[in-house]
Amino acid sequence: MEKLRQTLKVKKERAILVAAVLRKSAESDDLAELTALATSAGALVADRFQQKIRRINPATYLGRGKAEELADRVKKFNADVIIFDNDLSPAQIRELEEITKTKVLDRSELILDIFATRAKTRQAKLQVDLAQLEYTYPRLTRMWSHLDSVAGAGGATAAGAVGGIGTRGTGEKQLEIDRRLVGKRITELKRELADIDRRRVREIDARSGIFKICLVGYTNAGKSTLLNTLTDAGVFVEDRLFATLDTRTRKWNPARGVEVLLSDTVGFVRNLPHQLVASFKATLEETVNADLLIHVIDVSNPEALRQIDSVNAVLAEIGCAEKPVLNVLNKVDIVSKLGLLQTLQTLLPDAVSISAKTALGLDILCRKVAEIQRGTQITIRLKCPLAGGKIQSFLRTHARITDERYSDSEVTIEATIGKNLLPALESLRPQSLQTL
Ligand SMILES: Nc1nc2c(ncn2[C@@H]2O[C@H](COP(=O)(O)OP(=O)(O)OP(=O)(O)O)[C@@H](O)[C@H]2O)c(=O)[nH]1
Ligand SMILES: [Mg+2]
Repeated sequence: MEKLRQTLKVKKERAILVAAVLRKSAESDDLAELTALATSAGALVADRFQQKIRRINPATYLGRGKAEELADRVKKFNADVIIFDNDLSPAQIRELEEITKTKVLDRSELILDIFATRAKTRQAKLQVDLAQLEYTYPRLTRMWSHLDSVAGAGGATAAGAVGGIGTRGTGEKQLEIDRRLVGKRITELKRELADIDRRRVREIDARSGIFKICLVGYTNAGKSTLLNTLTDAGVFVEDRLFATLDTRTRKWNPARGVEVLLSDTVGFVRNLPHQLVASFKATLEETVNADLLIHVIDVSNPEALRQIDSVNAVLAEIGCAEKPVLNVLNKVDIVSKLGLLQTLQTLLPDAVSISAKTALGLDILCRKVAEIQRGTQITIRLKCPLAGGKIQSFLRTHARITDERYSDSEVTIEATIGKNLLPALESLRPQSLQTL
């Protein structure tokens, strides 16, 4: 039986999608999103199986009768894999595989599979490795033999090799699990990620003066496209889920004299696996540190309303529920249901309607962002000694100087500056500092 789960890749595999929803729950049981996820991972959807259930069967999630019905469908559709929209316990997976004689994946494993394929930078790869180890580990047996050689090599090439856990190249040997080895690898990964984290914190500190904006939104909403259109950043754009797995940050001038940093993020998704949220903390750090979030909403997607809720749920989870948000209704060029666009415009009256692709509405977006950024600006007057080079260079970098007067011993400067920069300015100890 263990052989079934030698690889959790679903690329080119024929999949049966299953959604089991409690009869009482408000959650919809439609399989649109799971279909998108499965297709994104490269699976071919052979059949869909939706079930309202009265209660979760602890052994098989679905009732046993339904599980047996699934076994029949596997034969009928010649399926290689069954993918559940639900998260299953290791025991449920084992039991379902026993009944259906087919590999069973749950929703989190599917998402992890997509993330593993998409991760580009070392940080993203390490994050996915860690999430996979932590999530998949209890769900797998006898798949860890190849970690031997990785650990033996000091873990130097681990990112690539361990990216294969549950995904690639595991068929060759079947040795007993070495729990200590996996535990050790998890510790190594965490240490390495912590190092990267520390470096990033330094980078972020260095940019503390500048107004920071983070693009957030459901996967495929058009965040990377918007970043590209606004800044010519050349960020990877693809009509797939989770195209972006690394944060990208670019300078952007939404208006003359206004400079901000604009960051792209990984797409959000309903019920993002908990392990992924935890290990992607560093990537989402950009979001946590932002002064403003731009929430990109795909209005051409009939699921837009639900996607907004999902994004808000993730934002709350990472502690960003209170951040200022500018909502952006994207893809207005291909809206199929005008009703949905109108509903969203009514629900979010401050939202800007745009097309990141055709640049429609971007001028209004620029103006709004500049207004918001200026709104957090204050005007100050300060005095410093003529030799106060540090203060002056700080102001030249981070403020807009509107007046500068020199006397024999000191200089008086008036400038507009971000409110959040005042403490940094004060720490440079000007002779006097007042807000106007
Ligand atoms: N028609 C149209 N298509 C758009 C628009 N904006 C983005 N797209 C398309 O939508 C798809 C997804 O765009 P991305 O920019 O990769 O989306 P994303 O939000 O960065 O996605 P993830 O990185 O997966 O989270 C691409 O095929 C884009 O070309 C738009 O305004 N109009
Ligand atoms: Mg993207």
